[in-house]
Amino acid sequence: MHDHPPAGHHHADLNKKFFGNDFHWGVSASALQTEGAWNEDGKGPSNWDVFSKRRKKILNHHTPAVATDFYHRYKEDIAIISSLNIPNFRFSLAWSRILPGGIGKINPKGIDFYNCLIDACLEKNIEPWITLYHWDLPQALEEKGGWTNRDIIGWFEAYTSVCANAFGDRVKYWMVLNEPMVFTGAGYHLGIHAPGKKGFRNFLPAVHHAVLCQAIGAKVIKNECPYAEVGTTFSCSYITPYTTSEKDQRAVKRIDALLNRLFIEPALGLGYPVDGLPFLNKINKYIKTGDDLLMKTDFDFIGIQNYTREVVAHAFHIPHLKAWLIPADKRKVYYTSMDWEVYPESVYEMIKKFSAYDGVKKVIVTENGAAFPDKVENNSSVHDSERIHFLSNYITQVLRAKEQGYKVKGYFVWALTDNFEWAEGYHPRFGLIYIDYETQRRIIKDSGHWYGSLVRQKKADLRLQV
Ligand code: IFM
Repeated sequence: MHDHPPAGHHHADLNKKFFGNDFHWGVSASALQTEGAWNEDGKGPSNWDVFSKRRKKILNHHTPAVATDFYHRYKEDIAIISSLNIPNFRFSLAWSRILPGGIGKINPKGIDFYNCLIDACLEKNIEPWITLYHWDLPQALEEKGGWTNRDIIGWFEAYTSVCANAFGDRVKYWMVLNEPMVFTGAGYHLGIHAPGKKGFRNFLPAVHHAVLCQAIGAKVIKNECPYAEVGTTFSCSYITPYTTSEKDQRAVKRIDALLNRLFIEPALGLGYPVDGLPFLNKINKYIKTGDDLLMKTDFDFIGIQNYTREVVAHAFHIPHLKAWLIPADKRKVYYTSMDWEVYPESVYEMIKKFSAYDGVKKVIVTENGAAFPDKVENNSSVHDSERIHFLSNYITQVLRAKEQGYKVKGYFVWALTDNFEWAEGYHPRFGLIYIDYETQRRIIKDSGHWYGSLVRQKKADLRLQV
């Protein structure tokens, strides 16, 4: 399935002190991938609860119904984060736990759950970083068209306001959307994620409405929590041409516009990257007068989430894009259980690219990590040296960017625990902590111990971060 690390990839001699005391070290997770308790305590169904029950949508018919049972076991997981001395924890809120129907009536037990979770973090000196939307839309809203319906701007504004009021007194760091390119692209264009819709007539309105929501979400948090730092997160990949031909290089520009530029540029007031991908002009159909101002917002930070690079070739038969992303297994490179090439320089290139925009104040790597086929040994340990290699090589590239003066201010590993990896079910394991799904037992992998020792902070350092 994958090869061994190529020679030349060594454990880097990393030390957190090279990054400075204001650097945010953390771990990431999301609600749908971990919480389970999909219909407990008044929670409404999400689009993923429904989508995962459809035939052949999720590998091995897995569903997120139980996941890592984080809803009941969050205290245990917070205790592990604390034992590893990881100072920041990023997680998302399940919209339909807070507002079961997406709009209207608030579920007090949903608010209670997140209050307890936030308080449990704070009690252990762990800073909570909240993502408002990590792909689980209330099914009631999906039935009204979900992201294709322009009304989502009002729904999202109201939801954000409920969250800001409930949690804004204790939560300083907020991210509005998680990887809008992925939930619009995979969910509303390719149909491989919830809600399983396809085609540009779904994708383009979903993109435009997500752009408007990322801006309005940030404005609501800023208004209601003046001391908050607000960002949003973008998936991104370093994109290189398959050959040096003109055609392949032009294909790179188109894919770059789609995968890397589509959501950040309108937020910065630059509009959609039609120069890179002329086909995007078709989005004009969904744009109303005045939207250019509404698309723009002032983020305190930008979260970038990078795992790999893409190698792109011209492909005349692919409509509009005319480009093909050549899978890693066809290129004879070292890759992970996701079939993603291990290419540490990618994160350096992305920090450089996103820092270069005027208006980006700072960049935080809000996700990075790898899935490998972990094995439990002696019923007690997971010797995941491949993951340690991966993380140390990527973090070394983050340091390289930092030392060159780029504005990178944090790094979060994806993920805290193994979890529900969307259409791939529970097969890819991304965690620093292994989950035995039969018993829900947690085992800290070697990579968890390694990361803990990298980021271990003295109390005095922690205080400087807050
Ligand atoms: O698991 C996902 C996460 O939800 C979003 N970013 C990428 C991760 C790995 O695929």
